[in-house]
Amino acid sequence: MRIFYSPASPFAAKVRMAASHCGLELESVDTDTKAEPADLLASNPLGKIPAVVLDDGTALYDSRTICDYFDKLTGGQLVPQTLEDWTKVKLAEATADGIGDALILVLYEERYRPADRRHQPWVDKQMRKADRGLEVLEGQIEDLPEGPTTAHFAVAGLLGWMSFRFAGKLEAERPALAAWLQSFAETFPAYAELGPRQA
Ligand SMILES: N[C@@H](CCC(=O)N[C@@H](CS)C(=O)NCC(=O)O)C(=O)O
Repeated sequence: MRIFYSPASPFAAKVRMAASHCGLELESVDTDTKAEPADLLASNPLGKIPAVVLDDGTALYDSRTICDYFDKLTGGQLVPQTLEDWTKVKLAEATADGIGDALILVLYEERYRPADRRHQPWVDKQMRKADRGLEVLEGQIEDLPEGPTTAHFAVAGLLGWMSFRFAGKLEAERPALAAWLQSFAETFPAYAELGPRQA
């Protein structure tokens, strides 16, 4: 299997960590989404990473789809089956992914829009989404079933990425999440290699 990824991406880190946990080998292709490379677009019409191409050529995209595929492929190694635990995991995963979506939009506003066309109220709205999400996530991670699950990988991807894109925010505002990431990295040593990294 091949994955289009970039070292910084929280969603790609989530998928690469999940694959490693499942014992799946991925050939990682460092991909610049800005350049809209043809092989990425052929695998994901949305032009986003992560996208995974299976050995038979089938392309999968969106980290949730890919992780759920890995879970099914490996007999349920990522998502618990009881309704109660499934709900906790899927909700925490959705919170983490949603915070990532909001914060990425904040960054893209700076990265892609000329300064005189930026709309601060819209940026503030995305930050409020992220801040509400982080508050809820703090409670959700305390109640996660034993992992690692897709939620653990989504949260670790998000927090690892925030630690350099929004440096100091977690420590100042959400120390419990900063501490969670530290203990995740200790219990999942592959985080050192597969967690998000500033390119
Ligand atoms: N919902 C998607 C989000 C993926 C995403 O936003 N990826 C970013 C990089 S972290 C991307 O590819 N951005 C380029 C773009 O939006 O064109 C997932 O979970 O995989």
